[in-house]
Amino acid sequence: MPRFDVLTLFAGYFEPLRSQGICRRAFDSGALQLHAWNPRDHASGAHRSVDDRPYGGGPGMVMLAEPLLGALRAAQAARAAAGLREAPVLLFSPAGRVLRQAEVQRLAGSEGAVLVCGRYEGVDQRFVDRYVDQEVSLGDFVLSGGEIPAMALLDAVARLQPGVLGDEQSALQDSFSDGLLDCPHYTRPPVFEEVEVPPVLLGGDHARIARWRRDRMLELSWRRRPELVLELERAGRLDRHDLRLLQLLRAQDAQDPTAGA
Ligand code: 9WO
Repeated sequence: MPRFDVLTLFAGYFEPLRSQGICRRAFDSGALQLHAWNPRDHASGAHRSVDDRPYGGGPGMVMLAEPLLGALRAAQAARAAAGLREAPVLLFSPAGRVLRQAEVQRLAGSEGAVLVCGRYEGVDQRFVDRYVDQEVSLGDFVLSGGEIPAMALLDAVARLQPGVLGDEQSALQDSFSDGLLDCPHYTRPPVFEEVEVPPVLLGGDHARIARWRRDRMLELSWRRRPELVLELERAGRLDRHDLRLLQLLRAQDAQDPTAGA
């Protein structure tokens, strides 16, 4: 259902997404649509420039607002012609809010978005101020362009489309679908370099296995990303059993603050 329109100087980046793996399945089935728009096709002048030197001086080049706006208008017009409402415009930048699974889930169930992929030193701020609804970051690092973050977002949305993962449960069971880090996974052999698989997983008691997995998710999240656990606790999304384990983990921390971390 979602349709994404990508504004990019490098549409070729997105071809592997169409031709391989889970994303390919989403595109082939029509669960996801992707259209690329090149600002160069909306550039004026003999040279069809899409960038220019920064006012005030300094290194590198800045993406021109006008070709981006041309591409954006073309994308929104094509979406309107397809019967879609005006889409939110996202720009990938380390200055944005870090993308979270809840936002991915929202996008997966939406009509999609326009994804702006910046290049060079950045995008003319007037385009950002006027036309970008949300800046999205994948973390505190710098890339050469927004294409790879856009691909990451598309992958995250693709795997949530119904029928795409094959096993409908996987998307529901994975890390973050319930706001926690994932539990550890094991497969054959039962002993690897003298290390055994946790016996509970070989016992066949599915209720006990589910509880063990939930406990490990909570424990790992508490050690590595306590803010995730606190968020669930505040939202009242921890059950009685969760809260009892959390109490235990806090008591452990009080005894030995370095334990487990
Ligand atoms: C780069 C940047 C650095 C610090 C503060 C704000 C910033 N904005 C941008 C920006 O818009 N950069 C454009 C996209 C042009 C240069 C390459 N771009 C980019 C995006 N580099 N790194 C990202 C990115 C996006 C999402 N998550 C991590 C990095």
